[in-house]
Amino acid sequence: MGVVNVTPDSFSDGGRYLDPKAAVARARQLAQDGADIVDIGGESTRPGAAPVSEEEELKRVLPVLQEVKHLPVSIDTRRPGVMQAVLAAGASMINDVEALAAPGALEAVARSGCAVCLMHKKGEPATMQRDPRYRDVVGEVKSFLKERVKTAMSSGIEAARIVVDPGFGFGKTAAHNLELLRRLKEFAALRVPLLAGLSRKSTLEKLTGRPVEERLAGSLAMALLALQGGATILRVHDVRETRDVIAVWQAFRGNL
Ligand code: HH2
Repeated sequence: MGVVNVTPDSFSDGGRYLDPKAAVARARQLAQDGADIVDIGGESTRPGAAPVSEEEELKRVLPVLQEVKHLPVSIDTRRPGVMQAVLAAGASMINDVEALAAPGALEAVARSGCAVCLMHKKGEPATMQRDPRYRDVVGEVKSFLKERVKTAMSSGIEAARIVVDPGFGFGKTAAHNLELLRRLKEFAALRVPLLAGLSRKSTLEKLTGRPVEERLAGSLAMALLALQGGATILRVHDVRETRDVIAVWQAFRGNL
């Protein structure tokens, strides 16, 4: 899954793809580089980000979606109004960092035939990194996702349409993220595909000391660890390079 942020303030590519033409070109490039899904977002959810209005979010994502809807497009949103509009405009997947918690979100997804990513986060983007605490991060994230899968299914969203994501960096310290990564295999118990988003995230700054534009090597190491832990969808900014990691992983596993 390749990332296109149509925002002025995303942590790694903010401002680069705010112009719809640049965002469309980026989406096409990611697909050419080997992305199976292009994830388009109109609101930054990085720690400390300010929320945007529904109108503004739609103004950012719709023109881009119109141009690339022949590709499998996921829209990164937590607003039911945005979900409805983008599904009507041809989006194939909703990627919701709030796991369809907003009133009307479950219904918007259930009514369509789209896929959905249910992600865990603790707290709100504005404050979630202040002092996140867990007694057992893996246990808490897992039982949250288990409950959201159950709720989604009882709202009419079939299991075959659902993927889950532990939400690396969303109300989690570097130690929490590493614990999740070490025990990622335990999420197989949820019996739906696992998505992991570790690309360029600030845990890599903690581990390597590198600024965001120098985190490719760290991101690729994280991608390999996520594959080893059973992730089958990697949400990344550097698709071409991550494809190579996947090729090596698959060969190692004997699929050559
Ligand atoms: N991470 C980000 C945004 N959306 N969605 C899922 N499912 N999983 C993630 O880990 C995830 C996500 C944050 O990264 P990015 O989109 O690059 O930045 P920003 O939120 O600042 O736009």
